Formats: sequence, C-alpha cells, structure tokens
Amino acid sequence: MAAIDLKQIRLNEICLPLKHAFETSFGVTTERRMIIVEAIDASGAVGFGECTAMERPLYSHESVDAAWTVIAGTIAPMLSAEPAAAAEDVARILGPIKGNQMSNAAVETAIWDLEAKLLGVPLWKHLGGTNETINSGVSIGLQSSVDVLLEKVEAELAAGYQRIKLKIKPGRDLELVRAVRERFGDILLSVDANSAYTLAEHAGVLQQLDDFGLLMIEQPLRAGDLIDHAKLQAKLTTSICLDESIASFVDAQQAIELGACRIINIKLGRVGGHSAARSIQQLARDNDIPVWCGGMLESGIGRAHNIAMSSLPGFVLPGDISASARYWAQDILLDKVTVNPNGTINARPTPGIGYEADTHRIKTLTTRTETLNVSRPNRQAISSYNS
Ligand code: OSB
Ligand code: MG
Repeated sequence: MAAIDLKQIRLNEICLPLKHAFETSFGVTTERRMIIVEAIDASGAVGFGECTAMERPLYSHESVDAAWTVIAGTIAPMLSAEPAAAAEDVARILGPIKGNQMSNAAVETAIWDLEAKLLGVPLWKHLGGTNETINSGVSIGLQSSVDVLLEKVEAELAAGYQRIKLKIKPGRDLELVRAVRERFGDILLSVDANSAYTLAEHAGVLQQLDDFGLLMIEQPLRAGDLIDHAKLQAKLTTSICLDESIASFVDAQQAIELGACRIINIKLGRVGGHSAARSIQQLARDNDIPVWCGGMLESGIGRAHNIAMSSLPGFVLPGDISASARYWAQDILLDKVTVNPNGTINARPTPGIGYEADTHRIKTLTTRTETLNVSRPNRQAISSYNS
C-alpha cells in the first residue's frame, strides 16, 4: 500500500458566531471558537480536520487552548518520531496519550481526509461506509419559554428532520416533553441531559419520562457513572443512550457489559477519531446496540467528517448532523452542508470529506496560526501515493 508523506500540521484558530445561542444543562454557547487542522503532504495535498473541544472544559475535560497545546507539544512530535504510513496507523501512534481525544481526533481525521484525497476516493467509502444517505435529526437547546420551543420544533419538522432531541436539565424536563408530545403527537423524540442528573436525587423524575415513549434518554448521569447508569437503565423502559460516558472502545465494552445503555452516540472528537469510531460502531453492531452520530456545533468541516462516519453500517438511528445553515450565516466550506426535504443528507462521490474548504475565508477568520513540521530533517522521502 502506498504511504502518506506527511510534512506539516497547521493549526488555525477561528471563531464563528452562532445564529442563535445554544443552551444546554452545562451552559450557553453564543459563538464557536475552534481549531481547524490542515494535514499537509509532501505533494502539497491538504486534509482538513476540526477540533470539537469547546472553549471551556464544561462538556468534557478538553478545551480549545488545551487542545492547541497538546497538538503542538505532544501530537506533532509523536508523529515526527514515528511517521504514520497510513491514516489507520495514527490512532496507534497516538495511543500512549491519555485522554485528549478531541485533540487526537482533530489531527487523525485530517490525515484520513488527506489519505482519501491522495487515493482519489470519498472518505466515506475509504472508511468502509455503505449508507449513501444519512438520516438526520436535530438537537434543540433550552429555550426562553415552552412556546418558543414549540415554534422551533415545528420549524424543524417542517424542514424534514426525522428526529427531534430536546435538551433538558433538572426542573426543565417533564414540562417540555409533555408540551411537545401534546402538540406534535407521535414524532421520534428524545431528550439529552448532558449529565445533569444524579441517581440519588432524580431517579423519580427520570422514571416519569417513561410515560412519554421517548426514543432515548441521552446521558442523564455523570460521565464516570456507568454503574449508576446500569442501575437506572434497569428501572426504565426507555433506552438510555450514552454520550459523555463513552470516550473509548473499552468504555463502550464496559457500558454494554454492565447494561448501562441500550444505544450509543458516537462523536469523532469524544472517542479520538475515525479508527476509534469505526471500532466502537463494529462492537455495537456485534452486540445489537444501535448507534448514531452526535454533534458538537461543528463547522462544515466537522459536519463533513460526521457524514462520512455515519455511512458506516452500525449507524442506524438519525444523527445530530443538520444543515450548515441551522448554525452558521456563512460556513467555511465553498459548498455548504444541506439536508434533503425528507431529512436525509447525501454522502458525496467527491474525494476526501466531499466538500471543499473555503481556504480564503478560513484565512480571513484566522486569529492564531501555527505550522508544525512533522517530518524528521534527515528522513528519506517515502514512496509516493500513486506508485
Ligand atoms: O450533548 O450532544 C450533545 C452540542 C454541544 C455539546 C454537546 C452536545 C451538543 C448538541 C448539539 O446536542 C448537536 C449539534 O451539533 O447539532
Ligand atoms: Mg449529548
């Protein structure tokens, strides 16, 4: 197999204002500071990745500034010391790094895009994807009132989205779900608590959610609490879906073995990239656990990677991958992500992530940049891609 000759990793910090504030149990996001990663080959080909860390460590331990430090100080040097001949090798090379999956994923996914571009194949096919259309749902943040929430749900259903997910937190849960069920009836509906409840305090209200026929309750309890999730799942008829709790393949194995969930949300950043996502998806398939693709308010670059990942056969439930226009007045792709009227997104035949990055716009938006040399000075050029 031909080899990648990775020369540089370039980090670009940009900030995109969200069209509407996004409120979850952990806080309000009004703009998205993010790192766009370019993986640059000796041939000049460029792969793009996005670091999905939030500005502050409120969703997980990672943050934008910490990710920058880890990529520049640890990931780039490790890829210099042991060059990756293929995208598939990157996760193993970075394996000794504890945590920091979003930092790893930002670079790993960029290298997957680079490799697919060098091979001239769409990334989704290169990963082994089989779903040519991706089923899409939306995540709706906490709103200022129930009426505003109902208006939002109505608009998203009218746009064709196949599943509505409501953000909840203690004190703002049953009322929201009841209002949406009363107004919209038997739609595919789920809730996401972003770990805001505890088994000791909230088992009662979480059990009351069983009355509403939800598709799932996503991450009700803290990320470390697999045992409490297992206890809670045993009390519920509704499936628990884990998001924050699943940071690795081993986490997924343990969650499944403990019965801590019946559904898994896979996010590329949270699990460390495409290789990890693919193996968790396979594990879930082997155990009859449906998976779906979560979102982190990504720019089009992260969205495009999510689409590629969602083409894998284990992704059987609608994901949180919506149109660029739901979040951004202007995305950083030349051709933004759009959703068909039936709530599907097409996996494209174009090489790599399938969308061209708007490099001019990225440059204009960039407030900080750093180019990391990842080739050892005396390293011999390795075989070129087409040979
Ligand atoms: O828990 O799924 C989550 C956004 C930021 C952090 C965590 C989550 C979310 C979302 C938004 O729900 C999903 C999206 O990108 O549309
Ligand atoms: Mg979630």
